[in-house]
Amino acid sequence: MHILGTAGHVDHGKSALVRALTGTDPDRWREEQLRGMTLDLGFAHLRYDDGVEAGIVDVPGHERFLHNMLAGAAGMEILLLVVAANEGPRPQTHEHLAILTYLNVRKTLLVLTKRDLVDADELGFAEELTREALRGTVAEGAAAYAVSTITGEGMDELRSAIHDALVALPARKPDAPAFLPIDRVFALAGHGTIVTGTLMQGTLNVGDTLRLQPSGRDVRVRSLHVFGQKQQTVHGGSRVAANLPQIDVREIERGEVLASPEFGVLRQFEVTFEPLESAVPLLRRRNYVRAYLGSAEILGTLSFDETPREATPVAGVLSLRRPAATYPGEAFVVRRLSPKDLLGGGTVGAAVVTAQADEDGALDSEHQSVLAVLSSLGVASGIATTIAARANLREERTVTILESLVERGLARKLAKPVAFVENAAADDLYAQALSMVNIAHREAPWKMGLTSIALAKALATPETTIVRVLATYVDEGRLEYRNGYYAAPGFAPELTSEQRKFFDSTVQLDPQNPFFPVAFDDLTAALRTTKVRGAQEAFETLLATGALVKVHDAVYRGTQVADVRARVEGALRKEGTMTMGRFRDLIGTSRKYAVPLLEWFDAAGITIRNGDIRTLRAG
Ligand SMILES: Nc1nc2c(ncn2[C@@H]2O[C@H](COP(=O)(O)OP(=O)(O)OP(=O)(O)O)[C@@H](O)[C@H]2O)c(=O)[nH]1
Ligand SMILES: [Mg+2]
Repeated sequence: MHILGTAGHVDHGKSALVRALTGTDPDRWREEQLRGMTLDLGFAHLRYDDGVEAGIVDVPGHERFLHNMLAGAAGMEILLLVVAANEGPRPQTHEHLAILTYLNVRKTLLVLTKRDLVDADELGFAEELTREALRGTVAEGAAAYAVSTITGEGMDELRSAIHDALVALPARKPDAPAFLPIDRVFALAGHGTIVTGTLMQGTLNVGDTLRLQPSGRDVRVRSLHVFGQKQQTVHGGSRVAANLPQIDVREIERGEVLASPEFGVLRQFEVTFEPLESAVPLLRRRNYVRAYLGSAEILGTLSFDETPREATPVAGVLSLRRPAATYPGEAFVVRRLSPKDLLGGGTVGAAVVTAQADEDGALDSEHQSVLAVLSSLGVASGIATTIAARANLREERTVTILESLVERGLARKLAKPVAFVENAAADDLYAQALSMVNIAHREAPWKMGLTSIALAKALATPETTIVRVLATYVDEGRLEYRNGYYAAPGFAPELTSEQRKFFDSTVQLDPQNPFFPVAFDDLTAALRTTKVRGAQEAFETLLATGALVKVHDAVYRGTQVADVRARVEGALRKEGTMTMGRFRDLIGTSRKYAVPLLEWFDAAGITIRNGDIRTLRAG
């Protein structure tokens, strides 16, 4: 049997097409039916009168559910690339195509849906645009079928083209060891746990003993079903439901693999990686990534000897946070941690065997129990004493283990007071924080970023947790923290031209009195009445960056304050001391402004006050 998969932008008619082909609605969740949108993978069985059959995997088009699309993408051999004729290719058309180019698609049929909504010219135009999008992808030169699931137009031609494509595909390696990435787990009353997935290769028999990976547990297959039909034996390319009664449904999840015992698990392996053209500028020597292998999403790092500069295959090393069942030749895809841009994909090579990898692979039971305690704490860190008590270990030993977990990248050490947090949980928090920060940068580029209070609220996490955990990422240069705002590395706020005009005119310099400020109250009154978008936030940015300086109830430009400071320092160096009277003469300002200004210099650690006399602070 073979697997057909859909791909394409949200709402382009993928699920409607699957329903029209098979009679099965792949949107199996009530929420999906109510929203008219696919959220997770859907499955259907395609049958022809002559016995030819296929499994169909229907994916969600919405970018928010791309991780679900990825969980189903590896199994696809024939791709139905769905493009709505009334819209043409859209962002996820391109993204899905890019992903599938790295995986196992052998043949693509281009399906232009919603034929009933366009005339011949519009159809021709949509096809032309789509052909353009297919260039350089796995789908280049694919035959196109214009269909309507409403009128049925074009469906017979498509159905017969799929038939021919299925017949032409060679069987999947039946003699290879069985490998089934699990994409669904559920309990069936009276039977226990059922796992489903696409059998990527090999053969499964009732009664076989297989291994669940990465957990390493051996399980016996009690029964096998393919689309509701009981089977004794199933071959590669089938959608399989396997009954594993010995395992509790809570012990397995999507991403695990049911495989022959030949397959080991790896945490670090060589890869051949091909960057996506648009991702080349995003790549560094060491990249934090989400790796997609089979139906699993695993965080890790992808490293190269040198930063890749072009979109050609390059050797690299993929190191995963947790072990994965994989084998040389398996295709994978990686996305950036945050934002989750697709970076590229490739194939798995040999395991990297280093002392470190060996150690990582074999955490002893003490390490495992300490890690389990950390993991149970989530993003709330724990101090060594508490962790020791929970892990039932001596504190001294616990500290040693915690330090070694930190060294292996499995835990993070927080400062003041020293505490530990599971790295995976911390990374999740960081990824979420960074993506919120990036959204803020995009939506309001004049803002410095987000405060810890804003992040705490948005992520429903205590502010102290946010501050302590994110501090470690700030130390690593993966996040910036300035004046109370978190920002993406390298981000610099930029005012809109309207905002700049507003501040240029409200904080005006008086050529007669170059050191006079504007009144804070006047400025806030102007801010309250202005229609300039984001003016208040831009004001906060100007204060935070020092472009404007608030001194008591006055506001100066940063350049004014710098000039005053230069004069004060110059005079003090020459004269040694300074009175208030001398200061006023020096900068030609009134007493009203002079007193707070000098006090501000005292507070800023530039001058020292002794009675009515100022001197320069040493150093
Ligand atoms: N007129 C017309 N409407 C169609 C056709 N095919 C699908 N639609 C409509 O387009 C909308 C989206 O269809 P779906 O099949 O849910 O789209 P999808 O690609 O599965 O969407 P996601 O799974 O959320 O990405 C629905 O309202 C369908 O009724 C068609 O051939 N003609
Ligand atoms: Mg759908």
